[in-house]
Amino acid sequence: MKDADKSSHTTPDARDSGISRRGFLGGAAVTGVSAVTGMAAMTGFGSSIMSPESWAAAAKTAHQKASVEPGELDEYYGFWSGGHSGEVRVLGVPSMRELMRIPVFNVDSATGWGLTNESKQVLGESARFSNGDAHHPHVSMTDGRYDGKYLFINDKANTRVARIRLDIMKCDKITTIPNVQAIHGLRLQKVPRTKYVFCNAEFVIPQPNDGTDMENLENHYTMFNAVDADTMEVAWQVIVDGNLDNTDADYTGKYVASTCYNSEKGLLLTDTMRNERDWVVVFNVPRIEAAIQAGNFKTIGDAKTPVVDGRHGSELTRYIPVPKNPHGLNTSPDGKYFMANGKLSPTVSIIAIDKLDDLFDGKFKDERDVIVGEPELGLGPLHTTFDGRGFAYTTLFIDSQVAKWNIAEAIRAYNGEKVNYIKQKLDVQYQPGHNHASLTESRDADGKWLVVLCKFSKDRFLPAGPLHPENDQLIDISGDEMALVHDGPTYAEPHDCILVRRDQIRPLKIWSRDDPFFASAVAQAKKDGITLETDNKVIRDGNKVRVYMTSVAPIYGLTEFRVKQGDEVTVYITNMDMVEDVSHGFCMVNHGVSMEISPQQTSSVTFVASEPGVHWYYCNWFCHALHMEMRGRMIVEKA
Ligand code: K7E
Ligand code: CUA
Ligand code: CA
Repeated sequence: MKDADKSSHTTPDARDSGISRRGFLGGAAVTGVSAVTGMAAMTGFGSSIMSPESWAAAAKTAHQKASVEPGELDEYYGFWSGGHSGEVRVLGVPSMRELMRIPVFNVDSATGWGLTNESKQVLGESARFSNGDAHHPHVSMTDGRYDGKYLFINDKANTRVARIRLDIMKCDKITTIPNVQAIHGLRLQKVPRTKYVFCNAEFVIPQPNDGTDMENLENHYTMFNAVDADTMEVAWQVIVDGNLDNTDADYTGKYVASTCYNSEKGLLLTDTMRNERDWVVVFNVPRIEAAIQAGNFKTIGDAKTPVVDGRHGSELTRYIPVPKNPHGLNTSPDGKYFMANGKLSPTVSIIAIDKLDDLFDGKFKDERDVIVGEPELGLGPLHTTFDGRGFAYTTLFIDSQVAKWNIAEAIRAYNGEKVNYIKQKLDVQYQPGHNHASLTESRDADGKWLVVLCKFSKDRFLPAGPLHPENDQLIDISGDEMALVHDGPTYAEPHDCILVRRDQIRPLKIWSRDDPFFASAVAQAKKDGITLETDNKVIRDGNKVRVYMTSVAPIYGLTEFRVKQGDEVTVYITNMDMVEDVSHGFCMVNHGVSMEISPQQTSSVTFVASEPGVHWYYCNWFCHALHMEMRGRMIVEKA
């Protein structure tokens, strides 16, 4: 897959120069050489329409705009999915500086995520998993604008959805979606507010999946899911034909659309490419709610979630045929269109949302009558983002480019007018998946910055072994021409990100003592007659020992405590420092125990004191000149 980047330069009219010549990617081309190696043979057009001189000039001014001097603050928060690292990362944009990591579906030694009782409580029964695969981070909305309250993210690996509180930047709820496998696409209801988290289960499985019937494909299906954003309980599930990939919601609160690449319900790769067309399935949220209200649902197995049938013929859904194996689904910020990205077709299908009422009322003969444009953009369109000025930006995976195009002109071209809707193609390095413009998923899309998440970095950075980082590129889209300003290596694997104005996020600087995050510890202390803020005490309860201590830099409230071999020990630490940024840690040597305790926070961790002897514990977050001296001893008496 080398040389994919060496696409030739300037073509004055991208439409004449090759897209139609190459047309659809045949199934054989993709399976035979793989989408990645295939692209090497398929370069030969593209690149920017700009002259090299104007490109260089644009890049220079863009660079100045992107520069954030030491001590200066960024204009945007960016939330990045950490892919199969399972975490979420917080970046400042445009500096692309990493500000924080939020462990979610992984185990994190620095904060103790997956180790502390507080995090295990959030992880629930899925705490037994220490892996995850996060793709789609999305910030909660009120009236189509980011409200900065929560961020939601999927876990494809273990079929979960997580919620992160953006005031403390910690995950506070994780829900496993029942009856399905592999949550992939995830978007939020935008209007009137984020009441639902919509998410797609990608893989088709037998129903019920209990081993009774694993051969009869008739009984295999997957479901579209709505999670209640307030309670994080699954509100309802909709059975669909085919499978489900990506999804997005509209600006009326009524419709949600998802792409399906496997209308064939194929088990093998070649099967999934048999049909010339797959589809976009549109869900009618009020009709689904009404069906459930009327009791027209079933439940599956032990799960109490209401399940409705949205397969062909249902009044709850409509299936709109689009070219084969579509991928990304994006709503334009003016609320007018759903866009389905072609992947194996060089097109993006533009669906008019204001035609969907008529579609559901049976007023069209052909479901494709709601498609008002289908521009040809290049090879491998995966995701589209918007600048709020009428332009769309589509990643072309195989061409290694971003195509900037005019939506209104693409619609006119579909109606037969001769108009060149493609404005620019910019080479990116290399093979982009998602791209995301600032505030693009809200009414406030401001068309300033575009982040392109490239799957391959190849030669862009110092080599660091066979495993390469990805490359997240920052592009200035505020002018007429896109200009690349920054390469950012990232670790596995930010599929997607979201850019939010900094005033839309309001993080706390120190914890509030009544934060629900550690309410269980507070409740346990109360039962034990302990005042967490002042008491340093050991409570024995059979072979369970609860050790309560405070921490104030640079000392723990207890520099020694005594237990018996075999005791189950829970250490509760309350950080009484009031000073911003003075976090303490607690690490019990040789016990696999470590955690963060930030100012005014209480954290707890449970372990078994299995080895008699003296065991040192120490503070592992640098807090004071005498941080090394912040330590103590657990004395374990022989049983
Ligand atoms: Cu295209 Cu999981 Cu959003 Cu990756 S998905 S690219
Ligand atoms: Cu307390 Cu380091
Ligand atoms: Ca297909």
